[in-house]
Amino acid sequence: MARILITSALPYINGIKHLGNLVGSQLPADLYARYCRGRGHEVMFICATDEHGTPAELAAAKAGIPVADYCAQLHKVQADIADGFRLSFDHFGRSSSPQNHELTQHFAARLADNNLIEEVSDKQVYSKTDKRFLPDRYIEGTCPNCGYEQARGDQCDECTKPLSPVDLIEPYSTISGSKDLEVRETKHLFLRQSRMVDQLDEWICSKSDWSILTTSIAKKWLDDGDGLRDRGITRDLDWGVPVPEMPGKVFYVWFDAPIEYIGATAEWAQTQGLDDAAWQRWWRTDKGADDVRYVQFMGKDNVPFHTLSFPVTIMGSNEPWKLVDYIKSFNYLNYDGGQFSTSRGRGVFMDQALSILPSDYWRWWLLSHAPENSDSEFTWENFQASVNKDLADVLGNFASRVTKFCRAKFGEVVPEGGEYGADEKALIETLTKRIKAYGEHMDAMEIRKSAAELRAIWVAGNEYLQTAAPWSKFKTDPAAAAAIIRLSLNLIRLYAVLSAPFIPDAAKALQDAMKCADTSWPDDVQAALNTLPAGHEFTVPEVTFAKISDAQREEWQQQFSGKRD
Ligand code: B3M
Ligand code: ZN
Repeated sequence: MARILITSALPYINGIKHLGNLVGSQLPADLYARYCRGRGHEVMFICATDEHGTPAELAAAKAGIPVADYCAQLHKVQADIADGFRLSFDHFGRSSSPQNHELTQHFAARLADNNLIEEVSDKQVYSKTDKRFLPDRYIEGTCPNCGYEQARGDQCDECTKPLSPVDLIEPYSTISGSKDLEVRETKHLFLRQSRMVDQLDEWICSKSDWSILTTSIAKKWLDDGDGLRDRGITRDLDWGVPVPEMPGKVFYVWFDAPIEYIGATAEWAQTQGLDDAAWQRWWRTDKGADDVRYVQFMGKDNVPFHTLSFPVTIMGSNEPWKLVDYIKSFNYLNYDGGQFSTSRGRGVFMDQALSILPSDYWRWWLLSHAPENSDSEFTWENFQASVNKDLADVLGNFASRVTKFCRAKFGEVVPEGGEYGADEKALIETLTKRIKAYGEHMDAMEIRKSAAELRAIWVAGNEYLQTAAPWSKFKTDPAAAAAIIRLSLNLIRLYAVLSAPFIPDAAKALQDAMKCADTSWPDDVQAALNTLPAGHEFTVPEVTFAKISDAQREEWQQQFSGKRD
């Protein structure tokens, strides 16, 4: 049994996320967490809302409520939706927690001790109308790189160039629209990342098992020098983690957000009534975390912060904190010929998805089409085909055919009689091979390959049933039909165990219908197919997946193409 720490990138607090966000971190992280637990490992699965920074303040201002109240509300909304998708976090924390405040200040102090933080006098844009500095998204103007007129102070959305507010041409305040701005000198803390280049380079080079997607992004930023420029890690804002002895300033959101992975684990310990040792054994290599394997899940846009900035914080502290062992990163999921767009309400958002279909339908499609090696695309045709074929025709149909036939011919008990013969032996051989491959793909977090293997495992059962044809055998040799059905009922339980990481609700319904609490991994397929003995009672499961009709598909296609209200 291993100990595995799993974190998902923290969804930003300013609104409900779309399916592209979900499949880029939280959902695959959940798949892996469920799988690891299923294999008997000790898992700590952590996520949280990322609550600081200008987007939170701006969203709160738009909603007309104090930012603290806004974050509390949206945290609850996001937590409920995560429950709806059955995301099995051990804790879903908040980066605004006291634990994160304390840890963020702690790391800043250690970095300062180690001469990695420098106080510099920096130029910032000040709005005389608003009587405040305008960091990041509080300021917009024309991009000096591409001429886009609504470039934000931190980045141009059009050409993606990272910007600083002083770079913008004809800037204006997004609070008041005022152009009465001036550049003022103000003091800020800079993280001297450039001093860590060699150490980071060595560390990244040692990660020979990381994917090309992850390492190429890390290397690009490291090599072009721009990525590891010393960075300002403080802002002139009220909302955030206060910078000690610098009134009116807080730490930059990207400085405190990854520290919340640790903070949320400390929050977890507190909610469990446990002491600090309970979370430190996941995070401090001097306190038991030396045998922990730490895996992070995130979209590719978050990779630089996790391969460069956060490791600078961890390494630079010179304390024995756990560094990430493996980063699983994702490309983007597009929506029906374009991009998901939060601002334009284009695509399916998490709350909407759950309002039209159960979470398993979405989980299955999203995971089996995860944007691993390239960007992938959601289309309603593809979604419909995948649900109808894989879930309804293959898995759902198998479970319902077997249980209904048994109920009609033998009653709701596993039937006696008959021996397993050549067909059964062949099936067991196939399953043994495939289940081994499935486990290997899941261990490697190869999500699409895992889904394909699981589907093949379902298909193998269907083909077996088709060939064995218990309905026709029943007339001439009822004992032979009984053996086929006995095996098939056991196969339903086996499917429940194997499928649980992908489709937990359906898996639970199948497991419950088989009235069997044994969810152990089927390392020995032969033994696993004898788990339910003759005479064991079951019920016909409710789990049948409904097919999506063409008319329904077209209606949804229409509904989600435009503006979200
Ligand atoms: N909140 C960025 C995002 O929503 C971000 C991730 C933080 S992970 C520490 O894409
Ligand atoms: Zn631009």
